[in-house]
Amino acid sequence: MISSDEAIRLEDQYGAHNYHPLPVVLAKGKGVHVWDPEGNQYYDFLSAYSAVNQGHAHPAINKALIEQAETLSLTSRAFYNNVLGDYEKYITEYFGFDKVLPMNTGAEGVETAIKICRKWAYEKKGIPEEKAVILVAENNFHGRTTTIISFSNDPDAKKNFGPYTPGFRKVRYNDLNDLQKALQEENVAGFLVEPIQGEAGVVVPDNNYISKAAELCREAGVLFIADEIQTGIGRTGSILAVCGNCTCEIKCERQNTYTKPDMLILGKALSGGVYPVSAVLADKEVMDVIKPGQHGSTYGGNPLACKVAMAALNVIYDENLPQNARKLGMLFREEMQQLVDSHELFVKVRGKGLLNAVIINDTEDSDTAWRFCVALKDNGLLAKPTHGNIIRFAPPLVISEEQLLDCISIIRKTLEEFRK
Ligand code: IF1
Repeated sequence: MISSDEAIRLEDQYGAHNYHPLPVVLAKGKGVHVWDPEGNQYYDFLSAYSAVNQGHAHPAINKALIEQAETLSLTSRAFYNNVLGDYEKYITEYFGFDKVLPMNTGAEGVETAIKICRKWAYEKKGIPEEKAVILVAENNFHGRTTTIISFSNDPDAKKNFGPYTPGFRKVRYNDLNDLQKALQEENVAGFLVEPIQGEAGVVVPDNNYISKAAELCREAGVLFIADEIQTGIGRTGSILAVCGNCTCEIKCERQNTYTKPDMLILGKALSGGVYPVSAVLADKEVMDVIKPGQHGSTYGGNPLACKVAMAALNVIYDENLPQNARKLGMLFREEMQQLVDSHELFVKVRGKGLLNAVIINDTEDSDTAWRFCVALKDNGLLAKPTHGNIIRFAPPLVISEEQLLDCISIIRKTLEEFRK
């Protein structure tokens, strides 16, 4: 096995420099732990940006992967296969929609939802062709394709990738008046929004924002599109962040705090970090605008992805992971609040379930959060800043209370040792 130094040298020499990773090399993962080539163990507090909710190397997911890989991995959609229909039934019943369009990456899921929204606008709502407008939130993050970065306001994600795709309009996040005003404009087809803004720094909106936003969209005949690629699959303490504060029974009859989106976009933990799987779910009157030959993907809906996704969703249900995320998320925020109260370096903690962030007492362009994450790494915990002064803490949802308390003591110890 190559050493950490060798791995870093190789990536630096032969790889595009499209990331600036924390100086740690991962060689093995199991549950909430990862190890570097030298055998040092770390707690993973990023979970591959919430793709590994079920923990690294989950036996049930790997079993599904290996068995299907030895049977039939890819057929393309030129032919039927004996797994896709079973998966489509499973996932649509799991989340309560009529239909699913299977894709691979999160960005592909978002692009698919944008295409369906526009087609629905022209063919069902009667908006003049090429005139559809989709509302998006300021400081959104929905992926890295050219259309998606066209409506980003992050200069790093956007600059010098033009010309940009038209047909998008920003509204202030968590501002119902701003949304209401925009909904009165002409040709509005949809509102694409993260129920909690991840990359923006785990920005949790007011309790009623999502439900009221969906209501305003319904009144205006505009599709409400929830991007739950990062917040979904148990991460925020219920199976979906749009479930609000309902006590999660997952395949429930959707209690009164649930806001059903017109389109739900899933990715990341849909496959437990084992294989790229994304999905767009909608009811018939929306999904049926897509006719044969109008959208597709070589790998979308392949048998391997379907088996992995069913196993990954089973684990969320069988191991009560949303409930664990809710319980341990509250414990984490309480403990972090004590550190906020006692150390000037920690300004604020915010989040929901096990999607949390701590605001560091320095400017956005400072390297303090980065240096704190390097110090955490030296103490055995891996986390990474989102924007300059915000550290995201998102362990796998399988973490135990004992492990969480151990991580909290690592954060406390690092804080006590840290010199700004
Ligand atoms: C990176 C973070 C960023 C997402 C939401 C769609 C996608 C993502 C809400 C696209 C992806 C990843 C991408 C990765 C870092 C990470 C991320 F917020 F999760 F931390 F960038 F903002 N919608 N998020 O969060 O899904 O195509 O990546 O499968 O690009 O650096 P994808």
